[in-house]
Amino acid sequence: MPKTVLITGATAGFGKAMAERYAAEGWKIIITGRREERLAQIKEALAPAQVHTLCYDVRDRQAAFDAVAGLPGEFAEVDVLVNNAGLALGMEPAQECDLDQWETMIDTNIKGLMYMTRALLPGMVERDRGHIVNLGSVAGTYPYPGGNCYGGTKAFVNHFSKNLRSDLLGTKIRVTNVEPGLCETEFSVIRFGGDKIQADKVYEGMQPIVGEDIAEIVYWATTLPAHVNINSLEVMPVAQAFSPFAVHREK
Ligand code: NDP
Ligand code: 8X3
Repeated sequence: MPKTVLITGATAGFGKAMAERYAAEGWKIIITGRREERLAQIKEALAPAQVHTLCYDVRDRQAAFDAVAGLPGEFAEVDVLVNNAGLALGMEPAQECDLDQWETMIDTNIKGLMYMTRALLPGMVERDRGHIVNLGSVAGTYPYPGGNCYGGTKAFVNHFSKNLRSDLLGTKIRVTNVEPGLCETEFSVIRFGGDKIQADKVYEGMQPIVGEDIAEIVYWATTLPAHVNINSLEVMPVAQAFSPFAVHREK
């Protein structure tokens, strides 16, 4: 009996690569996103895999619950939920930021992830089977200039994931927070408001992680023996590391 994975934000980047990875292993796939055309294209490209598409905005609480409640019978028992949909907007310092952008990140990265988790968890608990994988970020652990609200949302994802583990103790449900560093997807193009030149500079002269790398990690974490739980997994390109603390000195 093939297992079912639901991947939010599968129209691009990590989500799309994950859909391809799970499809190659014969899983049933549910893919979500706001771009309906892309969902249809991906479904076609994944044929003959069994794919169900859900077109909605993860910030819309009712739409999220309706989408889960309306899953056709053969997709209704979700084994793995990957809360992947998310974004960063801008890199301005906090005192100059656009509050609407902050709210969009909170609504997407935090609330969207909470809605899907809350909608699918009761079924997982009832079946005593399931795995929730959340896409955190190194930005949730390490501060950097301009990371302000984005990093804050990913710190939430880290702590929420661990708190889920506490609540789910005694069940067979697993929870994993994957925290990537620099990865080349549509992420930076979105962050810089569609400015492809600025986005490309982020990855200039270095080899970033790509969607397929993250897909491999998520697939691995969700196919380990049932008694093993990866709590969190931080991953960076070899070409990315840490720098000394910044110190401002008076002249
Ligand atoms: P992409 O921009 O390539 O993909 C983001 C996906 O999220 C798209 O499929 C998009 O679909 C979906 N999405 C965004 N907003 C919404 C929304 N409101 N409702 C529904 N779907 C939405 O980014 P990545 O693949 O790189 O990012 C995936 C996750 O990984 C994010 O949570 C990101 O924060 C995290 N991450 C990314 C890193 C990177 O460097 N790339 C590093 C660390 C973490 P659509 O537009 O069709 O709705
Ligand atoms: C994305 C990683 O370092 O670009 O979450 O913020 S970073």
